[in-house]
Amino acid sequence: MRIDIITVLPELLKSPFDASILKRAIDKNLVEVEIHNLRDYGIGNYKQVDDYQFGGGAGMVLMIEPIDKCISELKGQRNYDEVIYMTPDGERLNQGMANELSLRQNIIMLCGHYKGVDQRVRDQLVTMEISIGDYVLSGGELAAAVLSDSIIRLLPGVLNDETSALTDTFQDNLLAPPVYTRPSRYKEWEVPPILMSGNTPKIEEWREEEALKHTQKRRPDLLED
Ligand code: 6GU
Repeated sequence: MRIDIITVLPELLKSPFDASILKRAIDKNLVEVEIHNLRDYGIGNYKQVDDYQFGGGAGMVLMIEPIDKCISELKGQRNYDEVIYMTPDGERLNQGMANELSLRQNIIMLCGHYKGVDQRVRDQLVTMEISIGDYVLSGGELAAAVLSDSIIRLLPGVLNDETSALTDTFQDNLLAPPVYTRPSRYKEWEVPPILMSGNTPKIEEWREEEALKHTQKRRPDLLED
């Protein structure tokens, strides 16, 4: 898989891909992530990328031309399955969307900033609009990092048995059961004895029950569909 991220703030997108699981996935060539500075496609001597909005009003709007130039250049190199605009008014990200996107070959993520992008970008160039939740971020960069992480960890070979995505919260519409490690007793706080019984079927049963209880208590909405 290849992910191309277009942004006016490339610095914000360096560290998430430079550590832990995402770094390992890139080092193992399981995914290629390229960050593109929109400024490189800016207009004129000042490499302008944004302008005031027609009709008046506060806030700058990212112009269509630099975005179109960048996307066209990328599309000249390979076919893209999706051009995703990261925006708080997009479709809210969930595990199902991450699962689906992890099956794509090439994805562009466009990060919004300021008042957003010229509407013609959304109408003509973008195929999907995604939000990572009902709150507003200063730009789409952190959201693109979140979306990338949620996708990349699902690619075959990225996780091992220890970190397997199959037992993740949400993967079966259930929250994950509680986990414990040594010591079995800390101060007067004990680990549930069943986990130390060695009885694997009983342990699995207990985990399923706990996952269900936990989900009923915290996220009953997940059990509705
Ligand atoms: Cl994708 N962008 C911004 N700016 N804010 C957000 C978001 C995206 N998702 C949730 N809040």
